[in-house]
Amino acid sequence: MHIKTHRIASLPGLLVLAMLWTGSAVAGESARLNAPDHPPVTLDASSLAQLPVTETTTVYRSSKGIESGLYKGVLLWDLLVAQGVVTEDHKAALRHTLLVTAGDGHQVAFSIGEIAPEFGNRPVLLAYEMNGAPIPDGLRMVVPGDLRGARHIKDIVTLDYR
Ligand SMILES: Nc1nc2c(c(=O)[nH]1)N[C@H]1C(S)=C(S)[C@@H](COP(=O)(O)O)O[C@H]1N2
Ligand SMILES: [Mo]
Repeated sequence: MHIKTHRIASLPGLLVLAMLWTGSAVAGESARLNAPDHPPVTLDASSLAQLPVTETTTVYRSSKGIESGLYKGVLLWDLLVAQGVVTEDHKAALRHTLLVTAGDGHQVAFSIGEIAPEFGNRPVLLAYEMNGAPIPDGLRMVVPGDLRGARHIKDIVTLDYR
């Protein structure tokens, strides 16, 4: 009898723990887009899924060997256009960069000219899925064509347009 009562009482407790766990996991997968004269935007798998989905494969060399993957996400260019951060004024856009920062302090700067379709046209992807599953350590940049992995920055925390 005592054991039964204990088990019934602990069930809601377990549910609360499960919800807290899920909540913290989702929070860890979000990043912040900051741009001058724009309110900060929270990016995560569900908000990015509102934008056109792009899939790409990438192969690069790392210290562990050759890495490859199939990624799903949003083109950096599409995101910046959707947020109104880049506009039709090409010459104004070309003076800007996007500094991407990860949770461990790794940072990568991309230039807007590099990703603009009518200039460098590099299909840099902000990815939320890898090989058909959510990326466990958060959003990741995918840079098809890069020979090495360093710009495939993982666990993205902020993207600063400046
Ligand atoms: N946040 C973060 N992302 C990172 C790095 C890092 O140190 N921190 N290293 C980069 C480098 S140098 C490489 S080669 C790849 C390695 O990716 P892998 O662990 O999938 O092989 O991650 C890249 N992304
Ligand atoms: Mo690397």
